[in-house]
Amino acid sequence: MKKVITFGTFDVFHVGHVNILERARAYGDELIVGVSSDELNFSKKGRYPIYNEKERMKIISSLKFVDQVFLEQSLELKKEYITTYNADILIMGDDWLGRFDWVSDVCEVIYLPRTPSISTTEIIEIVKSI
Ligand code: C2G
Repeated sequence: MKKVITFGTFDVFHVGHVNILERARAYGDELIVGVSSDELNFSKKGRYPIYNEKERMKIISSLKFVDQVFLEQSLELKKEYITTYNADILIMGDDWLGRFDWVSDVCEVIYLPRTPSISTTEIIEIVKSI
């Protein structure tokens, strides 16, 4: 039984998010998702997500190819999360290429190509301009 883990904010949920979660799940028998906390986003991007962490976790938990969801409080705790959830594979989009290679002693690390031409930032910009 293979367990796959992935992480993300998944703010203003869109098809690029669906694609990576669906593809990640296909690498194993169970998919565990660490949803980045509001505070982690603020510290990384200097702004809070549009949807709060409770809402984002609810959206992700409702997907048929997601088995478990938890709150990711810190990027530095990645190894602890991976071992706590006993994950065999970490999957991230290739915008993170190489950035999580430091956990490869505890699990396999795979970066998948992002879905082109869609991002939360772009959606926010489009909505702002209307
Ligand atoms: N993604 C994708 N295609 C897109 C947009 C996003 O494949 N067009 C993927 C990203 O590569 C990532 C996941 O969807 O693997 C979640 O993306 P974000 O919500 O932007 O996550 P991010 O803020 O990068 O947080 O610990 C990791 C971080 O907290 C990830």
